[in-house]
Amino acid sequence: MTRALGSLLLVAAAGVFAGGAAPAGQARAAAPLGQVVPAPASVRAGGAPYHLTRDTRIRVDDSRAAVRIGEYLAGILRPSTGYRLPLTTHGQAGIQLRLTKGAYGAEGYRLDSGSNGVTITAREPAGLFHGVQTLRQLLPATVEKDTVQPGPWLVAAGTIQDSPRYAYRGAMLDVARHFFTVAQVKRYIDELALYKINELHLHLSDDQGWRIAVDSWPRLATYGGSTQVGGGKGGYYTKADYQEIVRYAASRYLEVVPEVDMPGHTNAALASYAELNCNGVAPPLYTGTNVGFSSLCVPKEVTYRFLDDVVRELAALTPGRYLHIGGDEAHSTSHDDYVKFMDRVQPIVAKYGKTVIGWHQLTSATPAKGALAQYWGLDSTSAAEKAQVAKAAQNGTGLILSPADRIYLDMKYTKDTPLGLSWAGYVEVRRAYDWNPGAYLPGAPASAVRGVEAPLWSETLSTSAHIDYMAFPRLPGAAELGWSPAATHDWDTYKVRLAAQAPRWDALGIGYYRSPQVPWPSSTR
Ligand code: NGO
Repeated sequence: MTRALGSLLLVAAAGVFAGGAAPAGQARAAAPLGQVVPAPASVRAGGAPYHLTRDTRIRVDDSRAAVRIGEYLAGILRPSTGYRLPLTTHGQAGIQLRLTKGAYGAEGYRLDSGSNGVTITAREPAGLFHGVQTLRQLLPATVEKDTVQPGPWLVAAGTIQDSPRYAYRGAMLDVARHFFTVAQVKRYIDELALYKINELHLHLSDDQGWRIAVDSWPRLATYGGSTQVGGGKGGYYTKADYQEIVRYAASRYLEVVPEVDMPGHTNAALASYAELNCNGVAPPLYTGTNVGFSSLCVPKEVTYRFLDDVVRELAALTPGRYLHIGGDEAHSTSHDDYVKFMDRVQPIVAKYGKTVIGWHQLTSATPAKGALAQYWGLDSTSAAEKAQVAKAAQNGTGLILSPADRIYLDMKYTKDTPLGLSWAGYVEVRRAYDWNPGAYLPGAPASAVRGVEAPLWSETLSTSAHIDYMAFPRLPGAAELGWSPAATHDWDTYKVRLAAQAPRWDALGIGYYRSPQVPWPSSTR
Protein backbone atom coordinates (compact mmCIF):
# COMPACT_ATOMS: atom_id res chain seq x y z
CA MET A 1 0.00 0.00 0.00
CA THR A 2 1.38 3.43 -0.83
CA ARG A 3 1.75 5.94 1.95
CA ALA A 4 -0.78 8.28 0.39
CA LEU A 5 -3.37 5.55 0.16
CA GLY A 6 -2.66 4.54 3.73
CA SER A 7 -3.25 8.10 4.83
CA LEU A 8 -6.53 8.31 2.94
CA LEU A 9 -7.78 5.12 4.55
CA LEU A 10 -6.82 6.38 7.97
CA VAL A 11 -8.65 9.62 7.44
CA ALA A 12 -11.64 7.91 5.91
CA ALA A 13 -11.83 5.61 8.90
CA ALA A 14 -11.99 8.63 11.12
CA GLY A 15 -14.84 10.04 9.04
CA VAL A 16 -13.22 13.37 8.58
CA PHE A 17 -13.92 14.17 4.97
CA ALA A 18 -16.82 16.28 6.04
CA GLY A 19 -14.41 18.44 7.95
CA GLY A 20 -13.12 20.52 5.10
CA ALA A 21 -10.91 20.45 2.10
CA ALA A 22 -7.20 20.17 2.41
CA PRO A 23 -5.35 21.65 -0.53
CA ALA A 24 -3.93 19.15 -2.96
CA GLY A 25 -0.76 17.64 -1.63
CA GLN A 26 -1.40 18.56 1.99
CA ALA A 27 -1.21 15.64 4.39
CA ARG A 28 -4.64 14.49 5.49
CA ALA A 29 -3.33 12.05 8.04
CA ALA A 30 -2.45 12.97 11.57
CA ALA A 31 1.25 13.11 12.42
CA PRO A 32 2.36 9.97 14.26
CA LEU A 33 1.64 10.20 17.99
CA GLY A 34 5.31 9.98 18.94
CA GLN A 35 6.45 12.69 16.56
CA VAL A 36 7.17 15.14 19.34
CA VAL A 37 10.32 16.92 20.56
CA PRO A 38 11.37 16.27 23.28
CA ALA A 39 10.52 12.59 22.93
CA PRO A 40 7.81 11.64 25.43
CA ALA A 41 8.64 9.04 28.06
CA SER A 42 5.99 6.63 26.79
CA VAL A 43 3.83 6.56 23.67
CA ARG A 44 1.09 4.01 22.89
CA ALA A 45 -0.48 4.77 19.56
CA GLY A 46 -3.76 3.26 18.38
CA GLY A 47 -7.34 4.03 17.49
CA ALA A 48 -9.11 6.61 15.41
CA PRO A 49 -7.65 10.12 15.44
CA TYR A 50 -9.30 13.12 16.97
CA HIS A 51 -10.65 15.71 14.57
CA LEU A 52 -10.75 19.24 15.88
CA THR A 53 -13.66 21.07 14.22
CA ARG A 54 -15.56 24.31 14.41
CA ASP A 55 -17.72 22.73 17.11
CA THR A 56 -14.79 21.85 19.37
CA ARG A 57 -14.84 23.22 22.88
CA ILE A 58 -11.98 23.48 25.30
CA ARG A 59 -13.14 22.08 28.60
CA VAL A 60 -11.17 23.11 31.63
CA ASP A 61 -11.32 22.56 35.35
CA ASP A 62 -12.76 25.37 37.32
CA SER A 63 -9.33 26.55 38.46
CA ARG A 64 -7.49 29.73 37.53
CA ALA A 65 -4.47 27.85 36.26
CA ALA A 66 -6.47 25.50 34.04
CA VAL A 67 -8.51 28.39 32.64
CA ARG A 68 -5.34 30.35 31.85
CA ILE A 69 -3.74 27.38 30.14
CA GLY A 70 -6.96 26.81 28.22
CA GLU A 71 -6.92 30.40 27.06
CA TYR A 72 -3.28 30.09 26.09
CA LEU A 73 -4.10 27.03 24.00
CA ALA A 74 -7.10 28.73 22.43
CA GLY A 75 -4.87 31.69 21.65
CA ILE A 76 -2.69 29.41 19.53
CA LEU A 77 -5.53 27.49 17.87
CA ARG A 78 -8.08 30.20 17.07
CA PRO A 79 -6.18 32.32 14.52
CA SER A 80 -5.15 29.38 12.34
CA THR A 81 -8.28 27.24 12.59
CA GLY A 82 -10.64 30.20 12.46
CA TYR A 83 -12.82 28.36 14.99
CA ARG A 84 -14.32 29.92 18.12
CA LEU A 85 -13.11 27.17 20.44
CA PRO A 86 -14.95 28.48 23.49
CA LEU A 87 -13.73 27.59 26.96
CA THR A 88 -16.20 25.85 29.21
CA THR A 89 -16.04 24.15 32.57
CA HIS A 90 -18.84 21.71 31.69
CA GLY A 91 -19.24 18.53 29.73
CA GLN A 92 -16.93 16.08 28.07
CA ALA A 93 -15.51 15.45 24.58
CA GLY A 94 -13.44 17.96 22.69
CA ILE A 95 -10.23 19.12 24.30
CA GLN A 96 -10.13 18.64 28.06
CA LEU A 97 -7.54 20.03 30.45
CA ARG A 98 -7.77 18.38 33.83
CA LEU A 99 -5.85 18.86 37.07
CA THR A 100 -6.20 15.84 39.35
CA LYS A 101 -4.33 14.00 42.02
CA GLY A 102 -2.20 11.26 40.55
CA ALA A 103 1.28 10.07 39.87
CA TYR A 104 2.15 12.64 37.25
CA GLY A 105 4.93 14.40 39.14
CA ALA A 106 5.61 18.12 39.31
CA GLU A 107 5.75 18.56 35.55
CA GLY A 108 4.39 15.36 34.05
CA TYR A 109 1.12 14.83 32.21
CA ARG A 110 -0.92 12.23 30.41
CA LEU A 111 -2.46 12.82 27.01
CA ASP A 112 -5.28 10.58 25.77
CA SER A 113 -6.44 11.05 22.22
CA GLY A 114 -9.28 9.30 20.41
CA SER A 115 -12.18 10.07 18.11
CA ASN A 116 -14.10 11.71 20.97
CA GLY A 117 -11.46 14.13 22.06
CA VAL A 118 -8.09 14.82 23.54
CA THR A 119 -7.73 14.86 27.31
CA ILE A 120 -4.64 16.18 29.03
CA THR A 121 -4.38 15.32 32.70
CA ALA A 122 -1.76 16.50 35.17
CA ARG A 123 -1.28 17.03 38.85
CA GLU A 124 0.26 20.47 38.49
CA PRO A 125 -0.41 23.34 36.07
CA ALA A 126 3.15 23.01 34.72
CA GLY A 127 2.35 19.46 33.62
CA LEU A 128 -0.83 20.62 31.92
CA PHE A 129 1.12 23.32 30.14
CA HIS A 130 3.73 20.84 28.92
CA GLY A 131 0.94 18.55 27.74
CA VAL A 132 -0.46 21.45 25.74
CA GLN A 133 2.93 21.81 24.00
CA THR A 134 2.71 18.15 23.05
CA LEU A 135 -0.79 18.62 21.69
CA ARG A 136 0.41 21.60 19.68
CA GLN A 137 3.11 19.50 18.06
CA LEU A 138 0.63 16.73 17.24
CA LEU A 139 -1.48 19.16 15.24
CA PRO A 140 -0.38 20.17 11.73
CA ALA A 141 2.41 22.76 11.67
CA THR A 142 0.08 25.29 10.03
CA VAL A 143 -1.73 25.54 13.36
CA GLU A 144 1.07 27.93 14.35
CA LYS A 145 0.14 30.49 11.69
CA ASP A 146 -1.75 33.63 12.56
CA THR A 147 -4.11 33.54 9.59
CA VAL A 148 -6.86 31.03 8.85
CA GLN A 149 -5.54 27.79 7.35
CA PRO A 150 -7.48 24.98 5.67
CA GLY A 151 -6.89 22.05 8.06
CA PRO A 152 -8.03 19.29 8.58
CA TRP A 153 -6.95 19.42 12.21
CA LEU A 154 -6.21 15.86 13.20
CA VAL A 155 -4.53 14.47 16.28
CA ALA A 156 -3.30 10.88 16.20
CA ALA A 157 -4.93 8.52 18.67
CA GLY A 158 -3.40 6.83 21.67
CA THR A 159 -1.89 7.65 25.02
CA ILE A 160 1.23 9.56 25.97
CA GLN A 161 2.55 9.41 29.51
CA ASP A 162 5.32 11.83 30.05
CA SER A 163 7.50 13.44 32.68
CA PRO A 164 10.97 14.95 32.60
CA ARG A 165 14.30 13.26 33.21
CA TYR A 166 15.67 16.42 34.86
CA ALA A 167 14.02 19.14 36.92
CA TYR A 168 16.39 21.81 35.55
CA ARG A 169 16.10 22.36 31.80
CA GLY A 170 17.55 25.72 31.04
CA ALA A 171 18.43 28.20 28.36
CA MET A 172 20.63 31.22 28.95
CA LEU A 173 20.45 34.48 27.06
CA ASP A 174 23.34 36.93 27.26
CA VAL A 175 21.64 40.32 27.28
CA ALA A 176 24.89 42.01 28.34
CA ARG A 177 27.08 41.75 25.23
CA HIS A 178 24.13 42.89 23.16
CA PHE A 179 20.98 44.15 24.78
CA PHE A 180 17.72 42.45 23.89
CA THR A 181 14.39 44.15 24.49
CA VAL A 182 11.57 42.76 26.61
CA ALA A 183 9.73 41.84 23.40
CA GLN A 184 12.76 39.96 22.09
CA VAL A 185 13.12 38.06 25.35
CA LYS A 186 9.41 37.18 25.29
CA ARG A 187 9.79 35.81 21.80
CA TYR A 188 12.61 33.58 22.98
CA ILE A 189 10.56 32.48 26.00
CA ASP A 190 7.81 31.33 23.65
CA GLU A 191 10.31 29.35 21.63
CA LEU A 192 11.68 27.74 24.79
CA ALA A 193 8.22 26.85 26.08
CA LEU A 194 7.45 24.87 22.92
CA TYR A 195 10.25 22.49 23.93
CA LYS A 196 9.39 22.30 27.65
CA ILE A 197 12.41 24.32 28.81
CA ASN A 198 11.62 25.52 32.34
CA GLU A 199 14.54 27.79 33.35
CA LEU A 200 15.46 31.08 31.70
CA HIS A 201 18.90 32.21 32.83
CA LEU A 202 19.51 35.88 32.04
CA HIS A 203 23.14 36.99 31.96
CA LEU A 204 22.41 40.51 33.19
CA SER A 205 25.86 42.01 33.55
CA ASP A 206 29.26 41.77 31.95
CA ASP A 207 32.17 43.96 30.93
CA GLN A 208 30.17 45.49 28.09
CA GLY A 209 26.95 46.32 29.91
CA TRP A 210 24.90 46.31 33.09
CA ARG A 211 21.30 45.57 32.14
CA ILE A 212 19.18 45.75 35.31
CA ALA A 213 18.17 48.86 37.22
CA VAL A 214 19.46 48.97 40.81
CA ASP A 215 17.96 51.87 42.76
CA SER A 216 20.77 52.15 45.27
CA TRP A 217 23.44 52.26 42.54
CA PRO A 218 21.63 53.95 39.66
CA ARG A 219 24.64 54.56 37.42
CA LEU A 220 25.05 50.81 36.92
CA ALA A 221 22.17 50.86 34.49
CA THR A 222 22.11 54.45 33.25
CA TYR A 223 25.84 54.60 32.55
CA GLY A 224 27.00 50.98 32.75
CA GLY A 225 24.13 49.95 30.50
CA SER A 226 24.67 52.66 27.92
CA THR A 227 26.64 50.67 25.39
CA GLN A 228 27.32 47.14 24.12
CA VAL A 229 29.69 45.14 21.94
CA GLY A 230 30.50 47.19 18.86
CA GLY A 231 29.60 50.47 20.56
CA GLY A 232 25.83 50.49 20.04
CA LYS A 233 23.55 52.18 22.51
CA GLY A 234 22.93 49.15 24.73
CA GLY A 235 20.03 49.45 27.16
CA TYR A 236 18.76 48.07 30.43
CA TYR A 237 15.63 46.70 32.02
CA THR A 238 13.79 48.91 34.45
CA LYS A 239 12.47 47.00 37.42
CA ALA A 240 9.06 46.99 35.76
CA ASP A 241 10.59 45.58 32.55
CA TYR A 242 12.33 42.82 34.45
CA GLN A 243 9.15 41.97 36.33
CA GLU A 244 7.30 41.85 33.04
CA ILE A 245 9.82 39.27 31.80
CA VAL A 246 9.47 37.30 35.03
CA ARG A 247 5.67 37.36 34.72
CA TYR A 248 5.69 36.33 31.09
CA ALA A 249 8.16 33.54 31.79
CA ALA A 250 5.97 32.33 34.67
CA SER A 251 2.95 32.27 32.38
CA ARG A 252 4.95 29.81 30.25
CA TYR A 253 6.10 27.90 33.35
CA LEU A 254 9.68 29.10 33.16
CA GLU A 255 11.58 30.30 36.20
CA VAL A 256 13.93 33.25 35.67
CA VAL A 257 17.48 32.79 36.96
CA PRO A 258 19.15 36.21 37.06
CA GLU A 259 22.93 36.35 36.82
CA VAL A 260 25.18 39.14 37.97
CA ASP A 261 28.65 37.99 37.00
CA MET A 262 31.41 38.57 39.58
CA PRO A 263 34.18 39.16 40.55
CA GLY A 264 35.36 39.25 36.90
CA HIS A 265 33.28 40.37 33.92
CA THR A 266 32.55 43.56 35.85
CA ASN A 267 33.95 46.39 33.74
CA ALA A 268 30.52 48.00 33.30
CA ALA A 269 30.13 48.26 37.09
CA LEU A 270 33.72 49.39 37.60
CA ALA A 271 33.24 52.07 34.95
CA SER A 272 30.08 53.30 36.67
CA TYR A 273 31.54 53.73 40.18
CA ALA A 274 35.18 54.69 40.74
CA GLU A 275 35.07 53.55 44.38
CA LEU A 276 34.59 49.93 43.32
CA ASN A 277 38.09 49.92 41.81
CA CYS A 278 41.13 49.09 43.94
CA ASN A 279 42.90 52.16 42.57
CA GLY A 280 39.82 54.37 42.89
CA VAL A 281 39.84 55.16 39.17
CA ALA A 282 36.92 54.23 36.94
CA PRO A 283 37.99 52.58 33.66
CA PRO A 284 36.28 53.58 30.43
CA LEU A 285 33.25 51.65 29.18
CA TYR A 286 34.24 48.65 27.09
CA THR A 287 32.76 47.53 23.78
CA GLY A 288 35.20 44.83 22.67
CA THR A 289 34.97 41.08 23.24
CA ASN A 290 37.99 40.21 25.38
CA VAL A 291 37.41 38.44 28.68
CA GLY A 292 39.28 38.16 31.97
CA PHE A 293 40.58 41.73 32.39
CA SER A 294 38.25 43.14 35.05
CA SER A 295 37.79 42.39 38.74
CA LEU A 296 35.86 43.80 41.64
CA CYS A 297 38.20 44.90 44.45
CA VAL A 298 38.20 41.95 46.85
CA PRO A 299 39.89 43.70 49.86
CA LYS A 300 37.60 46.76 49.85
CA GLU A 301 34.53 46.68 52.11
CA VAL A 302 32.53 48.81 49.70
CA THR A 303 32.55 45.82 47.33
CA TYR A 304 30.37 43.85 49.74
CA ARG A 305 28.07 46.78 50.55
CA PHE A 306 27.62 47.12 46.81
CA LEU A 307 26.91 43.41 46.33
CA ASP A 308 24.55 43.34 49.31
CA ASP A 309 22.52 46.10 47.70
CA VAL A 310 22.54 44.51 44.26
CA VAL A 311 21.63 41.05 45.53
CA ARG A 312 18.94 42.45 47.85
CA GLU A 313 17.25 44.40 45.07
CA LEU A 314 17.55 41.65 42.50
CA ALA A 315 16.36 38.97 44.90
CA ALA A 316 13.34 41.09 45.78
CA LEU A 317 12.39 41.25 42.09
CA THR A 318 12.88 37.54 41.52
CA PRO A 319 10.35 34.96 42.70
CA GLY A 320 12.58 32.11 41.50
CA ARG A 321 14.81 30.10 43.77
CA TYR A 322 18.17 30.92 42.27
CA LEU A 323 20.63 33.76 41.92
CA HIS A 324 23.58 33.16 39.63
CA ILE A 325 26.81 34.86 40.70
CA GLY A 326 28.92 33.99 37.67
CA GLY A 327 32.43 33.41 38.92
CA ASP A 328 33.90 32.44 35.52
CA GLU A 329 37.16 33.67 34.05
CA ALA A 330 38.28 35.68 37.07
CA HIS A 331 41.73 35.91 35.50
CA SER A 332 42.44 39.28 37.12
CA THR A 333 41.63 38.03 40.61
CA SER A 334 44.22 35.96 42.50
CA HIS A 335 43.09 32.52 43.60
CA ASP A 336 43.25 33.54 47.27
CA ASP A 337 41.14 36.58 46.59
CA TYR A 338 38.70 34.51 44.55
CA VAL A 339 38.20 32.10 47.44
CA LYS A 340 37.79 34.97 49.93
CA PHE A 341 35.37 36.69 47.62
CA MET A 342 33.17 33.63 47.20
CA ASP A 343 33.20 33.07 50.96
CA ARG A 344 31.84 36.60 51.41
CA VAL A 345 29.33 36.66 48.58
CA GLN A 346 27.58 33.33 48.89
CA PRO A 347 26.20 34.12 52.37
CA ILE A 348 24.76 37.36 50.97
CA VAL A 349 22.79 35.35 48.42
CA ALA A 350 21.56 33.05 51.18
CA LYS A 351 20.65 36.02 53.38
CA TYR A 352 18.22 37.17 50.69
CA GLY A 353 16.67 33.75 50.42
CA LYS A 354 18.23 32.53 47.20
CA THR A 355 20.27 29.50 46.20
CA VAL A 356 23.63 30.16 44.58
CA ILE A 357 24.43 29.04 41.08
CA GLY A 358 27.94 29.69 39.79
CA TRP A 359 29.94 28.73 36.73
CA HIS A 360 31.98 25.65 37.63
CA GLN A 361 35.06 27.68 38.68
CA LEU A 362 33.08 28.12 41.89
CA THR A 363 34.24 24.59 42.74
CA SER A 364 37.81 25.93 43.06
CA ALA A 365 36.51 27.85 46.09
CA THR A 366 34.05 26.40 48.61
CA PRO A 367 30.56 26.14 47.13
CA ALA A 368 27.89 27.00 49.70
CA LYS A 369 25.62 24.23 50.92
CA GLY A 370 22.98 23.62 48.29
CA ALA A 371 24.83 25.61 45.60
CA LEU A 372 24.77 24.45 41.99
CA ALA A 373 27.79 24.56 39.71
CA GLN A 374 27.29 25.07 36.00
CA TYR A 375 29.89 23.11 34.05
CA TRP A 376 30.94 24.81 30.83
CA GLY A 377 34.11 22.89 29.98
CA LEU A 378 34.86 20.83 26.92
CA ASP A 379 35.46 17.16 26.22
CA SER A 380 39.13 18.24 26.17
CA THR A 381 39.08 20.07 29.51
CA SER A 382 41.87 18.77 31.73
CA ALA A 383 41.19 15.73 33.87
CA ALA A 384 42.21 17.76 36.92
CA GLU A 385 39.57 20.43 36.30
CA LYS A 386 36.88 17.84 35.64
CA ALA A 387 37.95 16.00 38.81
CA GLN A 388 37.59 19.19 40.83
CA VAL A 389 34.01 19.57 39.64
CA ALA A 390 33.31 15.87 40.16
CA LYS A 391 34.66 16.07 43.69
CA ALA A 392 32.37 18.98 44.51
CA ALA A 393 29.50 16.93 43.10
CA GLN A 394 30.45 14.01 45.34
CA ASN A 395 30.34 16.44 48.25
CA GLY A 396 26.81 17.56 47.45
CA THR A 397 27.15 20.38 44.92
CA GLY A 398 24.51 19.92 42.24
CA LEU A 399 25.52 20.19 38.60
CA ILE A 400 24.01 21.90 35.62
CA LEU A 401 25.70 20.71 32.45
CA SER A 402 26.47 23.22 29.73
CA PRO A 403 29.53 21.74 28.00
CA ALA A 404 30.63 24.42 25.60
CA ASP A 405 31.56 22.08 22.76
CA ARG A 406 28.09 20.51 23.00
CA ILE A 407 25.40 22.99 23.89
CA TYR A 408 26.85 26.47 23.67
CA LEU A 409 24.38 27.76 21.14
CA ASP A 410 26.74 30.58 20.20
CA MET A 411 29.30 28.19 18.71
CA LYS A 412 29.39 28.15 14.93
CA TYR A 413 27.87 25.04 13.38
CA THR A 414 30.69 24.83 10.84
CA LYS A 415 33.49 27.07 9.66
CA ASP A 416 31.06 28.64 7.19
CA THR A 417 28.40 29.67 9.71
CA PRO A 418 28.16 33.47 9.43
CA LEU A 419 27.43 34.10 13.13
CA GLY A 420 28.91 32.80 16.33
CA LEU A 421 32.25 32.02 17.93
CA SER A 422 34.44 28.95 17.57
CA TRP A 423 36.72 28.91 20.60
CA ALA A 424 35.12 25.62 21.72
CA GLY A 425 35.09 24.26 18.17
CA TYR A 426 32.29 23.84 15.66
CA VAL A 427 29.14 22.29 17.02
CA GLU A 428 26.96 20.63 14.41
CA VAL A 429 23.46 19.43 15.27
CA ARG A 430 24.43 15.82 15.89
CA ARG A 431 27.31 16.75 18.17
CA ALA A 432 24.98 19.01 20.19
CA TYR A 433 22.54 16.13 20.70
CA ASP A 434 24.73 13.07 20.96
CA TRP A 435 25.92 12.93 24.56
CA ASN A 436 24.52 11.70 27.83
CA PRO A 437 24.24 14.23 30.66
CA GLY A 438 23.91 11.43 33.21
CA ALA A 439 27.33 9.99 32.39
CA TYR A 440 29.12 13.05 31.09
CA LEU A 441 31.51 14.07 33.88
CA PRO A 442 33.76 11.24 35.00
CA GLY A 443 33.40 10.63 38.72
CA ALA A 444 30.34 12.83 39.18
CA PRO A 445 27.43 10.84 40.62
CA ALA A 446 24.48 10.76 38.21
CA SER A 447 22.29 11.94 41.08
CA ALA A 448 24.28 15.21 41.27
CA VAL A 449 23.17 16.16 37.78
CA ARG A 450 20.19 18.48 38.13
CA GLY A 451 19.91 19.08 34.43
CA VAL A 452 21.25 20.81 31.38
CA GLU A 453 21.32 24.35 30.10
CA ALA A 454 22.00 25.74 26.65
CA PRO A 455 23.75 29.13 26.92
CA LEU A 456 23.51 31.66 24.11
CA TRP A 457 26.25 34.27 24.39
CA SER A 458 25.73 37.33 22.29
CA GLU A 459 29.11 38.74 21.28
CA THR A 460 28.10 38.24 17.63
CA LEU A 461 24.32 38.30 17.98
CA SER A 462 22.10 41.36 18.08
CA THR A 463 18.69 40.48 16.59
CA SER A 464 15.96 37.88 17.13
CA ALA A 465 16.82 36.43 13.72
CA HIS A 466 20.36 35.86 15.00
CA ILE A 467 19.05 34.18 18.15
CA ASP A 468 16.77 31.93 16.11
CA TYR A 469 19.48 30.90 13.68
CA MET A 470 21.86 29.84 16.44
CA ALA A 471 19.21 28.20 18.63
CA PHE A 472 17.50 26.27 15.85
CA PRO A 473 17.91 23.43 15.40
CA ARG A 474 20.23 22.85 18.39
CA LEU A 475 17.99 24.13 21.18
CA PRO A 476 15.37 21.35 20.73
CA GLY A 477 18.21 18.83 21.14
CA ALA A 478 19.27 20.40 24.43
CA ALA A 479 15.64 20.36 25.51
CA GLU A 480 15.38 16.68 24.65
CA LEU A 481 18.54 15.87 26.62
CA GLY A 482 16.93 17.56 29.59
CA TRP A 483 13.46 16.07 29.26
CA SER A 484 13.52 12.66 27.61
CA PRO A 485 14.51 9.40 29.27
CA ALA A 486 17.99 8.21 28.29
CA ALA A 487 16.35 5.11 26.76
CA THR A 488 14.79 7.21 23.99
CA HIS A 489 18.16 8.69 22.99
CA ASP A 490 18.87 7.78 19.38
CA TRP A 491 20.20 10.13 16.73
CA ASP A 492 18.63 8.28 13.81
CA THR A 493 15.09 8.58 15.12
CA TYR A 494 15.72 11.99 16.69
CA LYS A 495 16.83 13.54 13.43
CA VAL A 496 13.54 12.49 11.79
CA ARG A 497 11.47 14.00 14.60
CA LEU A 498 13.62 17.11 14.47
CA ALA A 499 13.16 17.44 10.72
CA ALA A 500 9.41 17.28 11.23
CA GLN A 501 9.64 20.44 13.34
CA ALA A 502 10.85 22.54 10.42
CA PRO A 503 7.43 23.36 8.93
CA ARG A 504 6.42 24.55 12.42
CA TRP A 505 9.42 26.91 12.55
CA ASP A 506 8.48 28.13 9.08
CA ALA A 507 4.94 28.80 10.28
CA LEU A 508 6.25 30.63 13.35
CA GLY A 509 8.72 32.69 11.34
CA ILE A 510 11.73 31.08 13.01
CA GLY A 511 14.72 31.00 10.66
CA TYR A 512 17.07 28.07 11.25
CA TYR A 513 20.29 26.50 10.09
CA ARG A 514 19.54 23.84 7.49
CA SER A 515 22.05 21.34 8.74
CA PRO A 516 22.94 18.72 6.12
CA GLN A 517 22.81 16.18 8.95
CA VAL A 518 19.02 16.47 9.20
CA PRO A 519 16.57 15.05 6.60
CA TRP A 520 14.49 18.22 6.21
CA PRO A 521 11.19 17.77 4.38
CA SER A 522 11.43 19.09 0.85
CA SER A 523 8.45 21.40 1.38
CA THR A 524 10.39 23.53 3.85
CA ARG A 525 12.19 26.67 2.84
C1 NGO B 1 32.63 31.70 28.03
C2 NGO B 1 32.77 32.99 28.78
C3 NGO B 1 31.80 34.05 28.29
C4 NGO B 1 31.79 34.11 26.77
C5 NGO B 1 31.45 32.74 26.21
C6 NGO B 1 31.43 32.73 24.71
C7 NGO B 1 31.70 31.50 30.07
C8 NGO B 1 31.00 30.85 31.19
N1 NGO B 1 32.42 32.59 30.12
O1 NGO B 1 31.60 31.04 28.80
O2 NGO B 1 32.17 35.30 28.82
O3 NGO B 1 30.80 35.01 26.34
O4 NGO B 1 32.38 31.78 26.66
O5 NGO B 1 31.16 31.50 24.16
